[in-house]
Amino acid sequence: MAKIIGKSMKNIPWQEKPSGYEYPVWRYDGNPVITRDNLRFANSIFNSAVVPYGDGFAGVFRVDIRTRDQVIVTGFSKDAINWELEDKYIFEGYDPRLCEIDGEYYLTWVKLTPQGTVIGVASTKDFRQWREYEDACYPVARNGVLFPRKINGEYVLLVRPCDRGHTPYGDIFLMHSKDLTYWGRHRFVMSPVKNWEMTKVGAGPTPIETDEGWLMFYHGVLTSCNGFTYSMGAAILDKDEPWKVLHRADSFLLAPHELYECVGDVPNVVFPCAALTDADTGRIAIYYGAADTSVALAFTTVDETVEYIKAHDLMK
Ligand code: BMA
Repeated sequence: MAKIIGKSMKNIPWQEKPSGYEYPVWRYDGNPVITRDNLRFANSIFNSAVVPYGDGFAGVFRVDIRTRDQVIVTGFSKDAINWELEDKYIFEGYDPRLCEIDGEYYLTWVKLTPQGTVIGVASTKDFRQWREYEDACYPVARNGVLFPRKINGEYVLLVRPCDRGHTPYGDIFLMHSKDLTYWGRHRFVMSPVKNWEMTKVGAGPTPIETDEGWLMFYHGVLTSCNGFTYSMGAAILDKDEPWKVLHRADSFLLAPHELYECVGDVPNVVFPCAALTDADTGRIAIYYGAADTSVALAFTTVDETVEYIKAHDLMK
C-alpha cells in the first residue's frame, strides 16, 4: 500500500468511487464546484489552487474578468467545496499554484511582463499581506510549481519553458534555490511521450510526497484537427533527485469527457492545479480547471493512483 507522507486532513472533501467505475480518478458529482457566478465581475473562474487554512481552506483563483484581463483572487471555504471569493485581485496573471512550507503559504503563478510570461513567486501568512520575490526565471515560462518542502536544503521549482503564444511544444524542467531569489542547478525532468500528451506537458498541483517518491500530476496536450485537448497524467519522481522519473503512466488519468470539460471558453480542457491530501486515509482531492470556464473536483487515493501508474508504467 502506497502512503502519503504528510499531515492528516479530517475535513478533506470526499466521495466514494462509484461502484463499477474502473479508472483510478473519479469526478465529484456536484461538479463544477466554482463557476463564473461565484464572482460578480468574472467572465470565467478556472485553473485555481487551494490549501488547508485555519479550520477550513484558502485558495487563489484564476479569474478572467469581463475585460478578459487575467487576475488572481483569494477565497475562503469551510468545506473546500463552497467558496467565498474576494471582490478584488491580488496580482495580475494566471494559473496560480499554492503550497505551504513551514507555516508560510507560497504562491507561484504566470506573471505577465512586456517580454512574455515569467514565474512570479510570492508568500503570505494570512492571505492578506503578500511578500513578492524576484521572478524565478526570465521570459518565457509557465507552469511554475514549488515542491512543498526544501529538498536537500533547497527550494525546488518545476517549470515549463515556452513561447509567447500558445506554444506547440513543452518539456518539464526544474531548478533549485537556497533563498527564492537566485535559481540554478537546472535539470530536465520529462518530455511528452505518448499520443495523449504529444504536444506538451506541464506540472499541475504541488507534488505529493509519498513513500514511493513524489507523486506529480501533470497536464498533457494533444493536438487534434480541432485544436488542443488537455488531459491529466501522473508520474512518480525520485524523493531526493526529483528530476529522475521513476514511474510514469502511459495513459491519461482524467480527460475531457463531461460537458463542463468539453464545452466552455476553451473546449476540451482538464487542467489540474491543486490537490488536497489526507495522510491517514491516503485520500486525494484534485482541483482542475474545466474548459477554461469553471473549477471542478475529482478524487483518488494514493494507493489507487500509484498502483495504476505502476501497472501502466512507460518507464519499464
Ligand atoms: C494554457 C494556459 C492555461 C489554459 C490552457 C488551455 O496555455 O493558458 O491557462 O487552461 O492553455 O486554454
